[in-house]
Amino acid sequence: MRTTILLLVIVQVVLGNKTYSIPNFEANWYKAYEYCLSKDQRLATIESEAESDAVIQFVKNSDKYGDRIRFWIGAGDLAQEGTYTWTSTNKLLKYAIWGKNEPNNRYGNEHCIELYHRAEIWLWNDHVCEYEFYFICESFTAVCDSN
Ligand SMILES: [Ca+2]
Ligand SMILES: [Ca+2]
Repeated sequence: MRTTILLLVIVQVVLGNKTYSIPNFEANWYKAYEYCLSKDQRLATIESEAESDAVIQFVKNSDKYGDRIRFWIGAGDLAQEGTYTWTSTNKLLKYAIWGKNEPNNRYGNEHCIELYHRAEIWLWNDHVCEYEFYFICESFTAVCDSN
């Protein structure tokens, strides 16, 4: 019995048990990044299909949900063109759901990643970091990583 409880706790930590929030204003990627940190959170990291599903479900239940919506998430290739990392953790992207022909670094000026929704399809795109979009913060109290 005690073992079972312990296992349940571990599973919950490994899955992250994240909580998400969408602040009620639009910001460029840098300001979004800073704002999440200022709330002891971070710009959302999505490292698995399960996390992607959780984020999408959260957005669907939020007042920002609709067709043709987009949100900054915490990834980009700001440090080195073409090398995409989760900025908060400096980990390379392993899981990704890029849109068709993305990331394309259009005009050589797209270095920040958005999650966008169009006609029930949710995908990622690299976009211009200075553009102001809504963004998704996540709590990150649990640090448990096998890597
Ligand atoms: Ca780029
Ligand atoms: Ca793009």
